[in-house]
Amino acid sequence: MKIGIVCYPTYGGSGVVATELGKALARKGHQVHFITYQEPVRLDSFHENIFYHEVSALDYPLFQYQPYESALASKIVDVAKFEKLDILHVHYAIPHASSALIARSILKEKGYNLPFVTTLHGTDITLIGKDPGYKPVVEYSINHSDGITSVSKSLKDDTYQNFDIRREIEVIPNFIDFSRFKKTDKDHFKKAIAPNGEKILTHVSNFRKVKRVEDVVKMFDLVRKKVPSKLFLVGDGPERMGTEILCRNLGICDDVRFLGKQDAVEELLAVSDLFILPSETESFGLAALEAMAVEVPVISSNAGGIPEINIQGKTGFMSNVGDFEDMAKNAIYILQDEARLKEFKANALAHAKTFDIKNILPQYEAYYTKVISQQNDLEFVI
Ligand code: GMT
Repeated sequence: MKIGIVCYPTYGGSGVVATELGKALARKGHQVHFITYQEPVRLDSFHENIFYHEVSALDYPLFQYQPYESALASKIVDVAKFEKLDILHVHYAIPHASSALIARSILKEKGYNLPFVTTLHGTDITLIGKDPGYKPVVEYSINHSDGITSVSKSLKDDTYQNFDIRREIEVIPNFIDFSRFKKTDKDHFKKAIAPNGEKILTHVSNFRKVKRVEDVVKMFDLVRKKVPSKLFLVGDGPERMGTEILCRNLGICDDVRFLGKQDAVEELLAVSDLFILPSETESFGLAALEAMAVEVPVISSNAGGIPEINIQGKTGFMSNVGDFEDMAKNAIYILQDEARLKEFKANALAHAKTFDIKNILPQYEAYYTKVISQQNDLEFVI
């Protein structure tokens, strides 16, 4: 198949999923065309089946905001016609689904059919998408997509709850590439960072408000009083300054490392004992799944789709959003007993294996085939 992929090229989870999916499709022999405003960060090596098309939204003194949605639609039209795409897959509804919709209409007028699949990732539904400033367009463009997928059952339910959706949504979860995310021996690094055998707790995110990074610090402050430990804070974003101030106020800076954005997250996970994800909303929690693949149990909130990956009392524990004291209690319970920690690590890996990309990729391929073959019927409905 010739597949176009539209996504955010930055560090966000939706861009990571889109890029890793594109790379895996290319390895399987499909031709993949990324259409984005910047080379996706995870598109880090050459492959003969991967092509990159840059969207440039022209600036003009009249514009307060560049009309990116129009520039993207125009680029999709151009790439689809020239490269003869069979299908377009857009990740994150805003504004990608509406750009795809305009492009499909333009192409249709020119006698070219381009079905498109919209994958809903999370905040495009639970936060931004349902805001009245975007909702009518998001709802319309989801309803007029040729195929719709969501990354968890919880997100599917949220979509039906928040929008008037008259179409079937297919759940295809996030996945793991085990050739990258696996436990490796980084003992020398662990000894340097935790010379007295301290446990290492890790949080990875974009430090947005929904991630509740301050809860990570508050729970860690309670854990370190019972179990000697260190905290890795990986990533960057708007909440970072406030988090640093909290660490200073608590007097725990010596035990907390702000590591910023890191490409080789798997190496940090390889020395970690627990992964912390106290999010307010989380449609899936790819960062937690990546940790589990590297044998790291998860202490998390029970928001959104997290219960679909973190199994209570097996791969980790979940608490209500904001209950950092319960999260600390659960972390101490796991960390204080070596045999128990080992068991949780094994369980985390075993459950992560069910999300192996080898199991998930065929689901996307089958879905594309179904959408392409149903295209004529759907056009009739629309
Ligand atoms: O919140 C992020 O980390 C970024 C966000 C995105 O859309 O870029 O991630 C969402 O998509 C990921 C991949 O499908 C999911 O694993 C995350 O749970 C989801 N984030 C939220 O729902 C807050």
